[in-house]
Amino acid sequence: DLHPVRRALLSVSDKTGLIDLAKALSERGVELLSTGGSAKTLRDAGLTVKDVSEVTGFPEMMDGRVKTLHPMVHGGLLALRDDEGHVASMNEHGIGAIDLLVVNLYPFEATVAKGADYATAIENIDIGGPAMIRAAAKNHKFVNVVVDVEDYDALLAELDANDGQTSYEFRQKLALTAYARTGAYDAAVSTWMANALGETSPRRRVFAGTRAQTLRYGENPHQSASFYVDGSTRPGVAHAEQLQGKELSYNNINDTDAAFELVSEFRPEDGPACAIIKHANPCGVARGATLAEAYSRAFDCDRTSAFGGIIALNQTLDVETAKQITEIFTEVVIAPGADEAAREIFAAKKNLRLLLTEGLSDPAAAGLAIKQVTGGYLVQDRDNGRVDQWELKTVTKRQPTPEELKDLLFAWKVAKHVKSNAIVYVKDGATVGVGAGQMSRVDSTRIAARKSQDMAEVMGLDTPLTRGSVVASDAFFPFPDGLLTAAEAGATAVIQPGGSMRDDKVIEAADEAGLAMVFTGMRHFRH
Ligand code: 93A
Repeated sequence: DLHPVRRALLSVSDKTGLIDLAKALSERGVELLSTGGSAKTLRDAGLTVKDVSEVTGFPEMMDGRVKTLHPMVHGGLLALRDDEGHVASMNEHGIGAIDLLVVNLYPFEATVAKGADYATAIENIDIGGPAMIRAAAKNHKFVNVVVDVEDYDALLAELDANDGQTSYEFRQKLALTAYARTGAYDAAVSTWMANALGETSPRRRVFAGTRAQTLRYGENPHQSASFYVDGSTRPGVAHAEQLQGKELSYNNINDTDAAFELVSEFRPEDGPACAIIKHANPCGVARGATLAEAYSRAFDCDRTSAFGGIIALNQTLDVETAKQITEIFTEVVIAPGADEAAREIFAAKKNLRLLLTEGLSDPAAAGLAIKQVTGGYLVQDRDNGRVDQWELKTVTKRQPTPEELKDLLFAWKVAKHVKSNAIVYVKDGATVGVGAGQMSRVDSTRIAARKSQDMAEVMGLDTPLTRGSVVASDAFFPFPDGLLTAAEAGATAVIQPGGSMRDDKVIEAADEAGLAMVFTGMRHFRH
């Protein structure tokens, strides 16, 4: 199954290593064909190449849109060398076999990543390149296809090891690489277009991204990992500029995303807000009169967990906040921007990563959320649901006071970002207890209250901050017990979706405890 390489077509956008490869091929007696820019590069380097236009008998035309789309090229790539009929066709039409195709495509992904306009993106969709790659890969029984500069050396090594020939296994591997490339390329085009048109239906979306980064490891050191970007331009961890600190880890990226998505619930014009995340759950979220105050109030929710956490801010990082943040160890800070003086304070902390996003994520934006299960993917709309004050339904005798109402809405926004079962106690625009990821709702309610008691001890307070707080539950209370636990901890008002079979019992318990309770009619599970 060894097959010689006598004739090669080189057509590359990225000219890296092209001259060396062409020289090496030419020294091994391989005839070179090439397209416009690639041919010029090779000629300038003193190599002999034949223009594809000479082979096709057509000039490259329509701004290069049509250069290699021709039977003289595709026949040369697709013909089965051991099929009499195919060989007869080649002879009849004077088609020469092409044994090696070297193509790298128009840089579509890089072009759209730079924020190119629609027309520029369209012009960067390579048509002839993928057509040739797919043809050559299909005919890997005879043809070699190289789509990556990284594989040039391996090709030459293979030729040298086999006296100018390549093995079937080698060509198979090249073909596989080639189809991975064209698949990813078309996925990038499709994703870009879906984003450009605001399309979210899974029917018109492919679940693929472009590998942006090889990560040191995954969730654990024995897992390898990569970061793929999906072409969305929404501000966030994928597009943030990192000013300092080590490369982000897999867990950092996950947590930074959680932190930034949460803080983005709070518009800058409504005042400063801060979210601190540990293991993808918030351990403190707060508003403040200043950003520094928002940070310190978020920190006070759970000072223990905040150590080594990830901090997201909804406004430009200022000096005061920077000073406070650097008092303890923090992994990552993500913010829309940072003052010059704040940057200087951070610069002294070499390990602290600072990411700037130039804006906030839009919580109402449509999008897809994808989760893997064994054997498939679960695909759903991003949870962009929101509940406005006028949509709340008071179900208890007592109406929430205006202060309670404000805190209820704050708690509800936070609860959306807490793993279920989520319970969030809030007082004066700051979380004072978060219960996350428990299998029973009553446990989440207890844990959050317990943590608040612990914090009261740490801070030397007489009563835990849950006294006089409000509480949010991401899904309905199936029984009164969770609600009663919250009331015992000192909550005075409750926000929850409602909709349990036993809502009447839960409402009755709330009335007896003197609580005000509102139903949202919307659930925010997060797993
Ligand atoms: O515009 S195209 O889709 N039309 C073609 O027929 C065609 N053939 C090759 N682009 C085409 N190519 C691409 O041109 C290759 O994939 C490669 O990226 C680029 C090389 O052009 P040049 O050699 O002129 O720099």
